[in-house]
Amino acid sequence: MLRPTNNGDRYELTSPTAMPKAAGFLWNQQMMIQITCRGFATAQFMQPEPAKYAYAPNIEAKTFMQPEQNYYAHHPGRFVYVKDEDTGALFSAPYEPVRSQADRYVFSVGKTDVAWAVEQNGIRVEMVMGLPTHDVAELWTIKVTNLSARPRRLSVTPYFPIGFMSWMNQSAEWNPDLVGVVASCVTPYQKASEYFKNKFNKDKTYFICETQPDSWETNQQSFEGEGGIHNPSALQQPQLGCGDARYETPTAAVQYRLALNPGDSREYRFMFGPAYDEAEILSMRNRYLSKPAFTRTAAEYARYMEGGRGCLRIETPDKDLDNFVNHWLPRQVFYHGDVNRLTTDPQTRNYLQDNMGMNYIKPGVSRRAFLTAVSQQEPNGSMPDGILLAEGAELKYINQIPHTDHCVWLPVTLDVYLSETGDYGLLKEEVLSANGDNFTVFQRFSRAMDWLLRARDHRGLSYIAQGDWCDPMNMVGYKGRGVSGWLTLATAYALNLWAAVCEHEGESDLATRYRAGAKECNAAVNKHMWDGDWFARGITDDDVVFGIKKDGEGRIWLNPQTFAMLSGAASPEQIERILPQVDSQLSTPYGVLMFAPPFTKMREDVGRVTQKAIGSAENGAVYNHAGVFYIHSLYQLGGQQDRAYHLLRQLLPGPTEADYRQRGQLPIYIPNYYRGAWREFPRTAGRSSQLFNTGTVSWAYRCFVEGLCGLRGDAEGLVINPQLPSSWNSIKVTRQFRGATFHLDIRRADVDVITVKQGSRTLPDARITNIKAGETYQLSVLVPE
Ligand code: CEZ
Repeated sequence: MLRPTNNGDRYELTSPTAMPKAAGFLWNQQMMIQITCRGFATAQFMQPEPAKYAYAPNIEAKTFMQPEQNYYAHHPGRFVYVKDEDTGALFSAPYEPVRSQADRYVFSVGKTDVAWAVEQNGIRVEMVMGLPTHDVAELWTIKVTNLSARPRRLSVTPYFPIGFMSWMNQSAEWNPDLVGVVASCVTPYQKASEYFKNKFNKDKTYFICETQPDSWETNQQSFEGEGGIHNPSALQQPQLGCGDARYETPTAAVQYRLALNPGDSREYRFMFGPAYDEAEILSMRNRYLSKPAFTRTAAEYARYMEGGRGCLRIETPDKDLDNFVNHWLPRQVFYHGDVNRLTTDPQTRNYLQDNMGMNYIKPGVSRRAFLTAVSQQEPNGSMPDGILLAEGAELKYINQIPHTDHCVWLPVTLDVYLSETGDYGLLKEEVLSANGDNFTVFQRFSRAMDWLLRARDHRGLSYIAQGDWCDPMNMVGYKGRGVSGWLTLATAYALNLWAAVCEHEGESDLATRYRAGAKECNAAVNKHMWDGDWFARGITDDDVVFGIKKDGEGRIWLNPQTFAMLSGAASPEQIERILPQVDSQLSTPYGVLMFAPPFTKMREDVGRVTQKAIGSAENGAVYNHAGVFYIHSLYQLGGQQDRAYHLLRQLLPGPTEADYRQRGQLPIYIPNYYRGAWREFPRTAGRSSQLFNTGTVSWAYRCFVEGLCGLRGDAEGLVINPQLPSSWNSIKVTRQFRGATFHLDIRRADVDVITVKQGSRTLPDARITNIKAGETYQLSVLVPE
């Protein structure tokens, strides 16, 4: 049902029904498209705010990218109908809309294209979708082959519904010069000011053909008629109606009539995308719509993707994991770092963490991200809820709600920048902010830490306002008094990290001050939130401690335990109590839960998180971002390699078929969550959110690099400290680091401490310094048995 290609750079799914939401995704800096095995697609592009060029057939709400989207017959998609004109037999590729059973079906997801091969009635349809690197458009190749032993007369009808574009104005018509359908709309608005904002929107959607079709239809109703999308009326006619759409729902259907001898095939190319006007469509056509241009564009896009290949290659006993780490995880990390989830105002914590991952790919990008982020620091040292990336961008959605954790992520993510690059020079850069103040990066970070220290109550606990890392935890502190246990611990962790940087910079007074601050935070949490076997999550406006034994719902939360280990709040004795509680209360076959038990009804002193569906998203799902923090803390702790590996492996679907089916997702990305409520609702537990936007991936990559492989930089070099699960005897690793290449052969041996050999020479400690860019280092690493 599901198999990787030999070297793992593609995954093939051989059923359109086993995992109906299984999808691949492609992006460039202007656009993103996620397309399912059945042909349903969700695409958006930036102008500069996210916009669409293919819509649902009814008015859609504008929202941010959502988990667990539902697909339905008329969901936007990319389809081809194939009809045998002699027998009348009809099928469609990839699977929708006709939904008939193929003789052979392969959905093949690559890193730079998504492809299908579908065979039915002796006809093979191959579809491939690619993207250009710098423009917004889908490039489609559709090839039809006669596999049967007799000549065939066929109609081949690509169908790319455009959907309900606008309640103000929408239309579509055939454009003979462009050889395609051009649909037009006016982005709906009401304020006069919006007119000027929208004036240059790409309000046209085009579907253009390299080869002139025999007929076409641009009107959804005329095409589908009484037969409906499963069996369109227009396909019962000798040709399509060649009609227009006048304030009617636009669509794009084109038809080729062909006679194919046995073994013959025809190949067609199309482009689908948005444009401002016909002139732009024409220039897109000239630039891309030919076989050589498709080939050139695919090569260019492959080079773009190659730029995101990451710094780590592993060969372990777990081949599926190797595929993921070598091919797919860095790709997802690159996506986050390169396009910031295609928003113009990424949440500050997301922006910083997405760029944390980028350190392993293009640290220069991460460096600039720090400068951009701190240039938006508030005069009081706090960080805004979102970082504005485009002129005229505004804080939207969740960024209009005050969250108090954003400063924490500065030193947390800087830690990786410094360990990857050793570039402490960043700290000396002066940054003029939008509000006119001028400080060095170092001073700005200190100001952020000072703000965190101030934003605490009389007990020394951090105020939560309307949320912390947990976005929808909006009513713990909305009256201004509630505090977050997690945030207090995360503050301590951040302060300790920052103190180490202060020390390095010769600012030992500051280091002492921040370490003292961290101690205070840890002490406050220990005093007010230790519940005997784990730490509480917070204390509400009305002084109710929650996330404790006596809570029937939301009894134990993962994040406070994780950060108590990272911050040093948890003593070794406390850790010994915490870990078994996490195991017994939070572990599931699909990963570790963010908390348990899930809430079944609104808790007004905790907030919106308790209203989410049981076991979905933040209401007690296997929320992978929280899970991966925990994995990171286990690697930091040391001696926890089995727990850590087990959980790291669970971030990924598979490798058993039952697990793939239950999660419903290809092992090409980590989703933001898998459904929890494993005890309550086993039927849906494990189901993937199918949302590939998640802070998880930068941390997951970090866990592989620093944790499992144990290859973390310090100011002068590379420290070697692999943490192999006990079932593994050896692994091979290639790591790019500061311009040099390291080949490591890591195996268990009869040694007391990790021993590193370069050739015949045993290094004095498990650390390489004086690294020379351009050099290749062959190391053999022996780890205690
Ligand atoms: O958003 C994510 C945020 O992007 O949720 C995380 C948070 O740390 C990330 O910054 C945990 O809360 O209800 C909501 O508003 C949710 O919080 C969602 O917006 C959630 C999305 O599912 C996107 O991943």
